[in-house]
Amino acid sequence: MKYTEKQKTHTSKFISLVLRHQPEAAGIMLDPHGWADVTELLRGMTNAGQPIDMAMLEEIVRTDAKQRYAFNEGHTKIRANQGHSVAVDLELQPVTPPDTLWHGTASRFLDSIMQDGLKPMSRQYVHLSPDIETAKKVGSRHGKPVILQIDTKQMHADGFRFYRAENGVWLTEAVPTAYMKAIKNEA
Ligand code: HQG
Repeated sequence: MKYTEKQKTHTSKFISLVLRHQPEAAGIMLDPHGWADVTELLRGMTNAGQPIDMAMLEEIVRTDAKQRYAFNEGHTKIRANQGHSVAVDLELQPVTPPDTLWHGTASRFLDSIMQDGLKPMSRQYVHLSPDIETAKKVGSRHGKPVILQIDTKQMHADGFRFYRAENGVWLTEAVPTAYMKAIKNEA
């Protein structure tokens, strides 16, 4: 099966939709840990008008810039590394975060965030980035980017839990306003 880059991106977005938000879009179910059966996924996507074979799935997983997906050892199962809105238990262990992490958002959300803190919104966790560059990219997806600097050292000292997804994205349940400050966007 030969894909153009555009078709690959389109297919990858559908895989994200299925593995993070709507497994029913491919007529499949995820297990409690977020795993989908690979054979079912390939068949389900093809039936849903998104034809894909194993070689293409392997290629998409291998070349994904954000390493969004992971296979189990035998490549019989696949799941998204993070970003879920459906309730799944990724069995992540709490770990000590770096002293500072970053969150990229859009300027129009800032008032609300400064009032309520960062909330997971439609996802399971608030996503934090290890560096400003990455945070800026994440924020740009929503509009004019604003970067928040998060005092994760203090949060951790105060008992907040942090998890590191397989692909390096940091996850936490919420960030109260006391631990964040907006930094000047020099871009
Ligand atoms: C904002 C991408 C108002 C929050 C990226 C964000 C990431 C609030 C938006 C991953 C708020 C949610 C996740 C509050 C938070 N009031 N707005 N109190 N609290 N928000 O897409 O972090 O390409 O669910 O700032 O790389 O942008 O999809 O989260 O702007 O890792 O694989 O609500 O998605 O990866 O937006 O992005 P999202 P996110 P993928």
